[in-house]
Amino acid sequence: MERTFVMVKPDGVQRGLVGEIVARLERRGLRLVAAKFMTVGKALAEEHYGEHKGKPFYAGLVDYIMSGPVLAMVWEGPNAIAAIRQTMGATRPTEAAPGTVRHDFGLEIGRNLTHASDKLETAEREVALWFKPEEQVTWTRDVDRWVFEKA
Ligand code: IDP
Ligand code: MG
Repeated sequence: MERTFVMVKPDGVQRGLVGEIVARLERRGLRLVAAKFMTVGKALAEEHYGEHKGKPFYAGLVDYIMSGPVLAMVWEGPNAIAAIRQTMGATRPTEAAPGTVRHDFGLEIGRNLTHASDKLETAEREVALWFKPEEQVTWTRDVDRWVFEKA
């Protein structure tokens, strides 16, 4: 079972898409582990996007993520990292597949609604950056054996 960090960015919150995005992950069978609705301070924003430091869009990206409240979450499931990246779609909404969040609700790369960890080491780093261990809920669902081959 993989855990991954997911965020509805400020544009997704402002546009009232929190429920839609959470519903798509729930419907897919993924299991919610942690969630908090919060505004992001500069230190956390810069640390989260540290890998992009020095890129031309970095300052705008940090401002974007601090521009309004976000919903920060941890989700889990088999291959959760790849599954959620697929549900969100390609970074550039005009390259995202139809049926993905970024395709269905977005137009611009700098307003692409969501974040999701891109690989295992990123997921581990981001989950730990955003959530304390005691904020992550380990639980089971009655439906798990119908969604997970090995529950
Ligand atoms: P990802 O969110 O799909 O993992 P990354 O390449 O990690 O994409 O970039 C992080 C975020 O930075 C993107 O989601 C997007 O919001 C923003 N971003 C990436 N490239 C550009 C760009 O060229 N212009 C403006 N924003 C960008
Ligand atoms: Mg990324």
